[in-house]
Amino acid sequence: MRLYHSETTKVRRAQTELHDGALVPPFECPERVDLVLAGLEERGLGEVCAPNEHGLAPVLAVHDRDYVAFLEHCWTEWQAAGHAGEAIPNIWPARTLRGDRIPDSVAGRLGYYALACETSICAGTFEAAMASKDVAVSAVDHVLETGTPAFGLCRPPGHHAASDQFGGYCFFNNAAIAAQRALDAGRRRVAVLDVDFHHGKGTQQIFYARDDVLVASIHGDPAVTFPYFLGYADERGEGAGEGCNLNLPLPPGTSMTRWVAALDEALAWIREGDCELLVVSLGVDTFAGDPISAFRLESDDFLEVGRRLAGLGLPTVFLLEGGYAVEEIGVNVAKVLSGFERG
Ligand code: SP5
Ligand code: ZN
Repeated sequence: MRLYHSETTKVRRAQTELHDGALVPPFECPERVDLVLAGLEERGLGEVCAPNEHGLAPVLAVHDRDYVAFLEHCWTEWQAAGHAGEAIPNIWPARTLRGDRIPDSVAGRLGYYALACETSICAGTFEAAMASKDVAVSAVDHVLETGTPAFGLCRPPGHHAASDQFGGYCFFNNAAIAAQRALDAGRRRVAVLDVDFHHGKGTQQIFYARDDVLVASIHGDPAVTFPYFLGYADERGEGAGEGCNLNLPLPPGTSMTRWVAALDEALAWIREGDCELLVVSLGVDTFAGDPISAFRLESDDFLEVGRRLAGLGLPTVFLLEGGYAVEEIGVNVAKVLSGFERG
């Protein structure tokens, strides 16, 4: 399988994440990239290629222009305003406040464009997000050109990023960018299947009113799990997108037997949808040892995940989402990909 990776994805090295009431070193750290590379190498999964540079056009195909400009300049503006630490929002246009005013000061805009506050902005954030997007675009381009599968080692991840919001460790929605890229290359309909532990809220929002991208997500029940405010089973799409969104929330503690039944349901639903490409938002934070998640998949279960995905028979691009702080992240990603290759 063709693999894409860029060293530039590691230039974001945030120091702080608000977690359990304390500022801790972020779970979404650059070391994840090396762990995944090691896992891929160990299994001899294929050639690792550097991505091409694709500029801002694929980002602007799914994200708001002012949001992108905000991300580009936030860190410089934050420092110029005299703030000492990393850029972390502390107020949002929440219910009872106005959502139609974009403040002038960077602290206000930070709140306007944030959906959560665990994700600080620091030096290198924009550059890493750009590199992550280049990895995703190069991977999907490979699949579009050859019909053979590819994996993009995207970091930072993307699936929480909405058209104009960052958070949940995500800035640009790599999966949405890849799906849109396929449509722009002439594909009629594309499926995004999100198997990260967390609901792919940004991907859902971006395509919610459209029927050219089907979005399915299997995730921790938002009633008790981040992101809490989206990802419920009754969200089925709206307008032209009615029926084009599928959420399969599962309780904390879910292990493979129940999880894979949800996977089969999602795959059957995608099969009905007559799609020409599959984008897999590949989070491996469903692993029992993940430090911030609550499902109980074991390492060998990831082989079976790959096999079942292969059963769809679609040209497929895998893009990395979550999976944290444990060495198994590399092994688990590699197992999904080798399970897929063996079919
Ligand atoms: C891409 C991705 O996986 N993003 C995840 C973002 C999660 N952000 C906040 C998680 C809060 C977790 N709190 C769990 C406490 C467990 N002791
Ligand atoms: Zn996740």
